[in-house]
Amino acid sequence: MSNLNESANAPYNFHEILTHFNIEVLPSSYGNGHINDTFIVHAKPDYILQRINKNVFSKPEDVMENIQGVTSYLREKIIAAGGDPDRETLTLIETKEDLPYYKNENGDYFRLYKFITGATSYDLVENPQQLYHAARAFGKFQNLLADYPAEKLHETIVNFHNTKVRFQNFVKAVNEDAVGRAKDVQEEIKFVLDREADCNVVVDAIAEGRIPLRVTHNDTKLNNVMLDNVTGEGVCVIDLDTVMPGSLLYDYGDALRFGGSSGAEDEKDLSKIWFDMEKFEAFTKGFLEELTSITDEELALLPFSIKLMTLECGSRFLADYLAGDVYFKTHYPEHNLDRCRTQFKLVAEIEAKMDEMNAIVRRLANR
Ligand code: ADP
Ligand code: GN1
Ligand code: MG
Repeated sequence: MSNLNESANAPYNFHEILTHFNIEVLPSSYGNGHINDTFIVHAKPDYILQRINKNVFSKPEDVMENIQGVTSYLREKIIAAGGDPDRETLTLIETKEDLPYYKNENGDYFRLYKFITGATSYDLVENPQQLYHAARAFGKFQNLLADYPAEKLHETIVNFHNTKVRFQNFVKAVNEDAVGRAKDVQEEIKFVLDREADCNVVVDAIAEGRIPLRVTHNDTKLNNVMLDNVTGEGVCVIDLDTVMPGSLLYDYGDALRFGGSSGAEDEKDLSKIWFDMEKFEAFTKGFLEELTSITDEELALLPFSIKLMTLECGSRFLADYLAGDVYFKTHYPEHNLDRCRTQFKLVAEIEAKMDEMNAIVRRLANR
């Protein structure tokens, strides 16, 4: 069941939309993102058409201003380094009206990107090497944006990784119990409530100046990076809707939340879900190779950040389940609950392996 307002099959007038981009071919649904409606346009060259999710991004113009700013900045840096900007960053196609999006009469926002060729975005990790390459790509992305003027960036989702606020919102969703589901998920609710103190750690460290704010991606799922079909190396970091000031720990932790799992985010059989130390080591190695500017305080929090981002994501899935599936795209009624359960299984696994993970980080960092 998709959210009523966000169905990928909604009857958009594609002909009318694409006319504004001077394209005559009709698109078809594409990819497995949880937020926007994504379509492929086979038009020589191919394009990606997206409808921005207005329920999630209340100011689509701000999102597009951020993406325009970041991609043109990256484009210059890639050209200066002798790279291929059409593959190594997203390329926005402007409309006939010289805008980076088209707004139709229903107030929906559509954007068109060049399709990144010869590369794949993976919904499931196939081997640790993919994580090594993804880590290098996300690390490089942060390095390229290290001097980007952060004050130019809009906060497209306010308090996106503010885990204190996320915790409060979770408690609110439990108390509201909008669709009467809370009684059946008491164990899962308790799992989050027992971990309230964890939600303060990184937010407090930032507020007290113990760890720096950087320009970060904030949504570093493996399927948000494209890996080269031949070499396996990272080609391009995509899904730039949440590029904002944040912590390096958010990008690292979120990537391993997804990439460190043995299985799918919505796997129903929890015996198939564990935290894979080989994947953890591969990603950490790649990340540290790129981000040599990492501070001792950040380094010490790397393993904890995986637990934190996994707890955050699990509690967001559970809060959405309690609210009646209004945020993430879902394909059946228990989808958000299944997703939340894999996340909590991983949190418990990470807690048990924390000492071992800290030792591996210290060894890899040689500090
Ligand atoms: P969401 O915010 O819904 O996750 P994404 O921007 O991540 O949307 O796009 C969904 C999927 O579409 C990606 O995981 C990727 O597979 C594919 N995709 C997006 N942009 C491109 C692109 N420029 N070239 C090739 N594939 C893309
Ligand atoms: C969403 O957009 P997508 O599918 O790459 C979400 C992330 C979650 C992720 C969980 C803007 O990512 O924060 O971690 O789902 N993006 C937004 O799979 O909320
Ligand atoms: Mg995505």
